[in-house]
Amino acid sequence: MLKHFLFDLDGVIVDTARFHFLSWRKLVSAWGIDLTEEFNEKLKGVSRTECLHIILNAYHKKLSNEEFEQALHQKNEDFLYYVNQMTEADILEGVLDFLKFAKANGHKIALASSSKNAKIILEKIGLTHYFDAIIDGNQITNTKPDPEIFFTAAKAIGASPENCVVFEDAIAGVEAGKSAGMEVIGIGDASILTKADIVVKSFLELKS
Ligand code: B16
Ligand code: MG
Repeated sequence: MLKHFLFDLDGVIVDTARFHFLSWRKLVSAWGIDLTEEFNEKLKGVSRTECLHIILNAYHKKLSNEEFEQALHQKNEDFLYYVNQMTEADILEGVLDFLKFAKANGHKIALASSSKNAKIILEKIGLTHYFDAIIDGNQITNTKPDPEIFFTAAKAIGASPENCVVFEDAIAGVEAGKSAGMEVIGIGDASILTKADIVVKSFLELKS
C-alpha cells in the first residue's frame, strides 16, 4: 500500500524551532527567567498560547489577560523578524530531495503544523506547491499531543491513518502521531523522541 507523508514544519522542514526558542527566551528574560534548551523541549509542537501557559505555570508567574495577550503578540513579532529573513537556503538538508521523490512517486504530502505562521514560512522558503494539503494552527482546536491535526491532515489528502507516515521533531508531535495510529519518524535526538518508531538526525538518513 502506498504511504502518504504528513510533515511537521518547525524543526523538520526548517529550523524555526530555534527562532521560537530565541523569541520565548527574550520575552521571559525580562521577567528574570532563564529559559533553557532542555525546558524548550516542552514548548516544541504546542500552540503559542499553550507555550505561554506552560512557561507561566512552571515559573509560578501570573499575568492579567491584557498582559497575556501582549506577551503573545511580542513573542510573535520577534519570531516574525527571524521568519522575514528566511529564504530557500533555510530548508533543512535532505528535505527538498525527499519532497521531489515523494511527488514523483505519487505519494500525497500534507503539512501538519501547530504554527499559525506556517503558510508564511512555506511561502518564504518556496515549498508551498509541494503540499496537497496544508493544515496549520489556524484550523485546529486541540494542540499536539492531541491527534486532531494529523487526523485532519490525513482526511484532507484522502488517506487512512494506517497509510500515513508522520515526520516530527517534538515530543508532543510524536505522541500526537502515535495516538492517531500512524507510523512516526522522529527527526532529531533518539534519547528525546523515545516514542517514535524510528529516529533519524536528518532526511539525509532516509533512503528514498
Ligand atoms: P506559532 P510545528 C509549532 O510548529 C512549534 O513547534 C511550536 O514551538 C510553536 O509554539 C507552535 O508551532 C506555534 O507556532 O506561534 O507560529 O503559531 O512544530 O507544529 O510545525
Ligand atoms: Mg516541530
